[in-house]
Amino acid sequence: MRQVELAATASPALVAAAAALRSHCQVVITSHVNPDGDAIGSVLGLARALADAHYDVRAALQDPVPFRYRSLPDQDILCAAPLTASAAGLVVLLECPTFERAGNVLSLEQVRRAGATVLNVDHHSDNTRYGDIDFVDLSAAATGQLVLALLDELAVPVTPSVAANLYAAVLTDTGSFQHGNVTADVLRTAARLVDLGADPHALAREIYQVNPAGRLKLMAVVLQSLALSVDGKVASLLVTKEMLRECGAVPADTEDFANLARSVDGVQIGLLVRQTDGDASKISLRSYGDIDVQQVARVFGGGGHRNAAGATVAGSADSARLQVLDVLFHFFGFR
Ligand SMILES: [Mn+2]
Repeated sequence: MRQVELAATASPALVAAAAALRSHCQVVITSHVNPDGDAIGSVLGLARALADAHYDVRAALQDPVPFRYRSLPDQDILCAAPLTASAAGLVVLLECPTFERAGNVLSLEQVRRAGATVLNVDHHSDNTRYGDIDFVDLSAAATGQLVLALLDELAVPVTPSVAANLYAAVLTDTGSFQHGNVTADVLRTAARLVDLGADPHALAREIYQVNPAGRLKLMAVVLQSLALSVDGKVASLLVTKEMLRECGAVPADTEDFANLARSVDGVQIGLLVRQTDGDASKISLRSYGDIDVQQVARVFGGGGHRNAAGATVAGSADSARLQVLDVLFHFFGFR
């Protein structure tokens, strides 16, 4: 029987990204504000692997690591923001569609003034290719997959703790291997990370099966706000600052609540609206298949992926819900 050759050839973008890492020894690494599992796993995995390979690594995130990611290894590698770039340095932004998504960790002006090189590693379709080198692969389910490809290309060893962080990135960006981005390739990547030492049961338990009490109390209150719109095709949930305070919960406790809205029978789009500080609300949209909620998020200056997107909308939670429903109604009207 003919053997099928599985080894893929490296893309020019991957080769260029690896070359940038080969020609720099000072590396600064960050990801986006309000970090999710892909952001945290990718940063910790790349930072630890490069530090083990004797790079001078500094990594930071603007916002704290949420409760569910508390047990991911190697968090001691994170230092306090802001980070400063040097002329000889490489600045790696992981999972950031724009430079600004890194928040206050890095100043573009400082990076440009220092003359550092910017490497942009991401899988968001709205990535603006702001890097000196852009390794942007829309076919990847998680940025963590791209970090693994980069380490492979550099022949940097993937230790068990690096594998655990990259597995967490893939696990969470695929919604525990339930989203439309799950392919045989993604499952092979996950299997390989398990071979390299990631413990799938321990990671799933730590990330998904242990909740702070405040999150469950909040869920009970937020579910009371469930409203169906657009002929039952859209389900929305509201989170106010008062709800958070009364339940002793924090904004990160609302992660995945938009999926609860989407899970209603017959619903095609789930919407979570969370009141933030100031007169604004954060919206999270979830859909299935061809329904592109990224387009909806873009109307409000946000972005994301086809089936998972978000934005910040001016106004109270109620007002933001009405504004988004209005856009969704027109969106459906044209379908
Ligand atoms: Mn991601």
